[in-house]
Amino acid sequence: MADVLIALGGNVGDVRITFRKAIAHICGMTQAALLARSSDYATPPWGEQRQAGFINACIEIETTLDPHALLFTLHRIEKKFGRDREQEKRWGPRTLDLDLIAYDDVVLDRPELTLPHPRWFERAFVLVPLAEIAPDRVIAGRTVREALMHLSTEGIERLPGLG
Ligand code: PH2
Ligand code: MG
Ligand code: MG
Repeated sequence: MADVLIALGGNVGDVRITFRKAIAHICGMTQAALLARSSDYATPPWGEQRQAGFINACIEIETTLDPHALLFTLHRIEKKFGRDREQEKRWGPRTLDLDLIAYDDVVLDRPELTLPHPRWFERAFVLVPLAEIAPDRVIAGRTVREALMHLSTEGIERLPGLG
């Protein structure tokens, strides 16, 4: 079994409902157990600022799928929830983005998949939810907590549960 961290993001449609359904799909389609789920966070748009604010969250799952099979499944789930990789702009609006942050301690550098995620420590919208569920996890030699200390969390707001 591999222990995997996945970051969720989106800013089109009812993103929190999308997350809830997408997490159920992830567990169903990847033979995965959900070990932890962060709160949802409202986060200012990064990269392209003239777009709606994002919702971000992170989950930790345990799965038997290998990294490529898992990535393929995550892409299928993104598509199911309206993601269109052909049409979208880099850093632009999207219904659902599922990013593989870490897969056990696997290190992989391929055009289609880099593990750990090459920019995992640069984005507060990933690290704030990640620090809620896995502050002591070591990724590429750093803990999540330590990496977060170097970033501004301005404008990031934890949202109460949907119930
Ligand atoms: N994703 C992007 C671009 N900008 N900003 C925030 N706050 N959160 C995201 O998930 C995000 C973003 C493209 O994937
Ligand atoms: Mg992303
Ligand atoms: Mg992505």
